[in-house]
Amino acid sequence: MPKFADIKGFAFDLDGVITDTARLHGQAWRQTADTVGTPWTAELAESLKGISRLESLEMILAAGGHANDYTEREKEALADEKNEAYQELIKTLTPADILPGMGDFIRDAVAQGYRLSIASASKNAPAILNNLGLTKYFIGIVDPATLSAGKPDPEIFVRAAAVLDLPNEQIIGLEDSAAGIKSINAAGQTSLGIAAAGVLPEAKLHFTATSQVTLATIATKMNQ
Ligand code: B16
Ligand code: MG
Repeated sequence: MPKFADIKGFAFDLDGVITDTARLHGQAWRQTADTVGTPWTAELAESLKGISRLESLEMILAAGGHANDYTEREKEALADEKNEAYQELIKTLTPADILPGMGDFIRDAVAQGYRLSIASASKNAPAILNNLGLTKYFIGIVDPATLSAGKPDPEIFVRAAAVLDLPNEQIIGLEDSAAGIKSINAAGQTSLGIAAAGVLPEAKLHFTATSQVTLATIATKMNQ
């Protein structure tokens, strides 16, 4: 693992790291699960984190044994319906919905000269960041519509490095999903996982809450 002094930038996942949209995605997908007749479970909800919209739908269909029950057109309609419900929910987000400590961490990092980018699978990331009042802190957002493969493929974090104009070794990637941690590790960046103990065993740096993530605590973990 690099030393903290080598780090020059951070690539942030959005959902579950900066704000708790996982809750809102879950609310919207649950309606889809009801529509197609798939029982909604906590495990299914967890497995959708970091996964693109259409892939998430495929997983919901498969979980209920409905993988072959819908045409491509019907699947697109189901995904559009979920997104419309989700977009209504994200309209309610304000700066008060930034997860504990993340606003301070982002402002501190920028004040100390670190470069910040967003590596989110969500096509709604620009609207969410705007509602949270955080757009100005980020050099750029990777557009997930331009990716050939989603998380756990490294592509999204490799593209975040290009946005930051930094080598992968100088970047910490922050994630709450197993797919995202795999993506960061495969990109050659230092993965920082935020999840309950034992949930992200592949994360190089592990925190159980966003409120614990500060430049000082990261430095301590990396240099010990
Ligand atoms: P959208 P992240 C991901 O965002 C979510 O975790 C995942 O649940 C969602 O399906 C995906 O974005 C796509 O989002 O439907 O808004 O394009 O965690 O990578 O920031
Ligand atoms: Mg996430």
